[in-house]
Amino acid sequence: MVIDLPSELIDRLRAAQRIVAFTGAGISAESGLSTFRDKQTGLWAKYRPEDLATPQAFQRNPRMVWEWYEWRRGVAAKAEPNPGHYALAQIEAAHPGFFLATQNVDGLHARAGNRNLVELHGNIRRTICFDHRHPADSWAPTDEPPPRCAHCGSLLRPDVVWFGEPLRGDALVRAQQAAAQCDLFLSIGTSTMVYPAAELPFIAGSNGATVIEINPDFTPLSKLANFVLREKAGTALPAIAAAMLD
Ligand code: BV8
Repeated sequence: MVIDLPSELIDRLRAAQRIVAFTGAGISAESGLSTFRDKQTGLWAKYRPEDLATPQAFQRNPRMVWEWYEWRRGVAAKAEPNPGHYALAQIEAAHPGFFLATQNVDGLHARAGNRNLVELHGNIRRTICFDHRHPADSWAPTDEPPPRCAHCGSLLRPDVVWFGEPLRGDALVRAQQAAAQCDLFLSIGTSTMVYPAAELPFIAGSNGATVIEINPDFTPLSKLANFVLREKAGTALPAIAAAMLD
C-alpha cells in the first residue's frame, strides 16, 4: 500500500541534515516477531516479558529464562528484515547524517544493512556469562540448561539488557547526543514506555528537531510529535525513503 505524505512533511524530510531513527518491537512485527505488548503465544502465553526479562527471574529460574531466550533466538533467526528495515538501510546509504538507535535485540537492522546503529538493549544472538560477561560463542550440550561459562563456570545468559540492569557501554550516550543534535527524529514502532531509551524522542523535540511518530496506536509521544503517521512501519518507511531519495 502506498501512502501520501503531507507536503510539509516531505519538505522537512528533504531538508533534513541530521536524521535519527529510533525503533522498537513494532518495526519487527511485520517480520513475524511478536512485540512486548502483544499477548505472548503458545508455551509462553502465561508469562509477561517484563517478568521474564529480569536478573531476578533468571536467578530464580535460570532454566526457564534460558529456554525462553532459546525460543526467541530461534524465532529471530528464522525472521527476515521487512520493507521497514530495508527503507531505513536505504536512507542510511544515501544520507551520511543518519543514525539508528534500536531497542530491539533481534539483529534485523544489521541484517537489512544498517551500520551506523546502536543496539540500546543488546542482541539476543550474543551470549555471555552471568557473573563476568565472558562472551560465549559455543557451549557443550547439557541436559541441565543453562550451559556454563568455559572460563569461570557461571551460567550463560543472553547479552541483552534486562529490566533493572543499566544500559551498557556508550550506546545510550551516543544515542542521546544524536537525539540532541538531530534536526529530524523518526520514532518507529515503540510504545515509548521503557526508560531511559524512551526519553530520546523528547530530547530531540526539546532541542528543536522535527519529531515524526510512526505507530498504528497512540503513545505518550503522540501529543508532542510534529507529525503522527498512524501506519505500519512497513508501509510508512518506504514512502518516507521514496520522498527523501527521489
Ligand atoms: C534501567 C531487552 C537503571 C530484553 C528490554 C522502577 C524500578 C526500576 C527501573 C525502573 C522503574 N521505573 C522505570 C524503570 C526503568 C525501567 C523501565 O523503563 N520500566 C518500564 C516497564 C516502566 N527500565 C529499565 O529497567 C532499564 N534499566 O533503568 O536501569 C539502572 C541504572 C544503574 C544501575 C542499575 C540500574 C532497562 C530497560 C531495558 C529492558 N530490556 N529489552 C529482551 O528483549 O528480552 S525492554 C523491551 O521492551 C524492548 O527492548 C523495548 O525497549 C521495550 C519496549 O518495547 P517496545 O519496543 O516499545 O515494544 P512494545 O511491544 O512495548 O510496543 C510496540 C509498539 O509497536 C506498540 O506501540 C505498537 O502499537 C506498535 N506496533 C505494532 N505493530 C507495528 C507497530 N508500529 C509500527 N508498525 C507496526 N507494524
